[in-house]
Amino acid sequence: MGQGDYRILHEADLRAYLAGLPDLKGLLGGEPASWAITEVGDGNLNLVFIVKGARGGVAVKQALPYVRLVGESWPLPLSRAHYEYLALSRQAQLAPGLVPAVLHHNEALALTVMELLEPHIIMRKGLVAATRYPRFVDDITTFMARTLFFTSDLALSAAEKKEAIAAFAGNHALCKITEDLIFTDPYRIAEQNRWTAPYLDGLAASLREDLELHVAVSRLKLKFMASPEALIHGDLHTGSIMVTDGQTRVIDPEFAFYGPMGFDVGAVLANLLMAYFASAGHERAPGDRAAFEAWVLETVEQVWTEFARKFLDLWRAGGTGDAYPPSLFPGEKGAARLEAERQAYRQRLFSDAVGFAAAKIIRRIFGLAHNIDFELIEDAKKRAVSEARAVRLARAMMVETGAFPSIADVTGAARKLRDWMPELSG
Ligand code: SR1
Ligand code: MG
Repeated sequence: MGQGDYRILHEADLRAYLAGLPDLKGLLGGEPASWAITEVGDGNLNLVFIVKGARGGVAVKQALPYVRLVGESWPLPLSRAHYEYLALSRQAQLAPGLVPAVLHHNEALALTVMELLEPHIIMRKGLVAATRYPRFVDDITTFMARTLFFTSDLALSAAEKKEAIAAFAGNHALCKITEDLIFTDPYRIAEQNRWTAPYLDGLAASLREDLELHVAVSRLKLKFMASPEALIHGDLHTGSIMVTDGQTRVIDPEFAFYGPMGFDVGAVLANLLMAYFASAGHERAPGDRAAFEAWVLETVEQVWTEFARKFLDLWRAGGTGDAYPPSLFPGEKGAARLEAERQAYRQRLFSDAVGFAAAKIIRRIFGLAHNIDFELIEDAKKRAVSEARAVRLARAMMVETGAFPSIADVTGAARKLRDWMPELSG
């Protein structure tokens, strides 16, 4: 099948297509005419179908040639389905059981069939409902530590690493979305920006005039563009994570490329912090979500400490890449010096994560793509209060990153802002 064979699959086409694949037909079971097919995509880019037969079910994702959220006026390459498939395959090797199994991929149709994750739900929805996830810290930190470490120069030879960078280099249209929507547009007038008006009008204007913030976000943008440290997921927010009490699955790595590790870690921290600040807006009675909020901040702390511990342990156990050649660190003295260097590496990674987390928060409040944590707070004034608290923390994290030497400094600052009353416009 060539590229010209692409067509958007509607329900009937999909039914016929799956019926023609013996393995999937068998997995679904029963007559194709009896399969229940529902389009459930609520993301910003693609079509997603759930198909259920007499025996089992599958999830089918097809890339559209444009950004779903905006429409055909914003074309987007279908090749993102190829990079997503490539990333899912690599992540499945490195973090088994933490990504959905791929059952079929069709390059020309930009279509991937995956195991149906049931009864998993999108984590963001669970957080809005104040649900706690006991497995989350262990699973997400294993996912990040293993996918980031084993695709970095700490684990790969220089040749392997450069081949791997090249394999994902074509995914630049997706990187460009991030470069524009996260690192640029929220800080300037851009047609697609939106925020909780009129309450945040003043804050939006102050962001556009804040040159210290512009320097800080531009440094982060450069780091994002010019640091091929490891294969990153590239969009690791709580909408890209599906959970149950006992399982975690990371989905949707279509933004994957070789980029800075702190971008993934920062994405997880940012989305938890937003869940924390949004929580006040979802209260039905004062304090009724206090236990959930305490869990969220504890989770923020554990995500960082467990990730860093696992990542450094992998390095100690098998730093077989071309970086830090063992011959340069002989004997006890060498081992001690290398260990000190690991701690410095950890600290640098933490600073990156803090900066990127801040950028991820600000984009969800002033950019094109928002999140339901805030959006589902119906009372616009209450929503603006939650958002302004998050922005106050994010600005400090981005401009004064050095004032947050540890994750406890981040959670401590978040806790202090929990009941801070901002001055709103309007
Ligand atoms: C136009 S795409 C908007 C956002 O959706 C994705 O989930 C990414 O976060 C992207 O920035
Ligand atoms: Mg996505």
